[in-house]
Amino acid sequence: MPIPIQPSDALIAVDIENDFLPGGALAVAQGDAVIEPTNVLIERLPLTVATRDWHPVHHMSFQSEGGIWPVHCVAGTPGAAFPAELNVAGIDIEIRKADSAAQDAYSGFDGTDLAATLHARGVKRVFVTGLATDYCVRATALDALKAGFETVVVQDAVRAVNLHPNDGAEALKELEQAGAMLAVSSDIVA
Ligand code: VGL
Ligand code: ZN
Repeated sequence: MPIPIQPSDALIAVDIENDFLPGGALAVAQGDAVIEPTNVLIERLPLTVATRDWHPVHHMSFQSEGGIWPVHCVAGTPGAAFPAELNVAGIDIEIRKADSAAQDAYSGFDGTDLAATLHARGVKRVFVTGLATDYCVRATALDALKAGFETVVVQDAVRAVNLHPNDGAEALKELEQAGAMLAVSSDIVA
């Protein structure tokens, strides 16, 4: 079913950073597969937000600090950079999150001004792509719904960590139950 793009639409590209791609510190299987459909949507949609995990060196989520993740997306390092293949020139707003040592933030709305920024620009509906389905995509899409945005998760433009094999699929199910719509990028058209 085609989804006609509206002027009040925005794309939220979640955490497409080198450390979440194959070869990165917290590599997501096929994480690089989200780049092409995200680039397509950057071109089609009137506004693009890109979030970045942007951790200090001693972030509490790191195993060295008692957390569950390897060191990843340290602010200012190549691992926290956008991949060269991403259409960075098409990003209108960049949101850096989880940038204080004592707190994690999976959602792009957590501790940022993203909700106010989108409301101020008249955004009504957000399309969510990026990494990872079961963590930051999930949390960002749930918060988008809570902030009052119609929320569409672009299934071919997300990939999961899958610490447990079904985490990605469960997250999509949960998002749908919470009121999000699931779509594929080819359905999102002018
Ligand atoms: C993420 C694990 C740790 C994500 C961020 O972007 O999904 N996952 N930090
Ligand atoms: Zn992180």
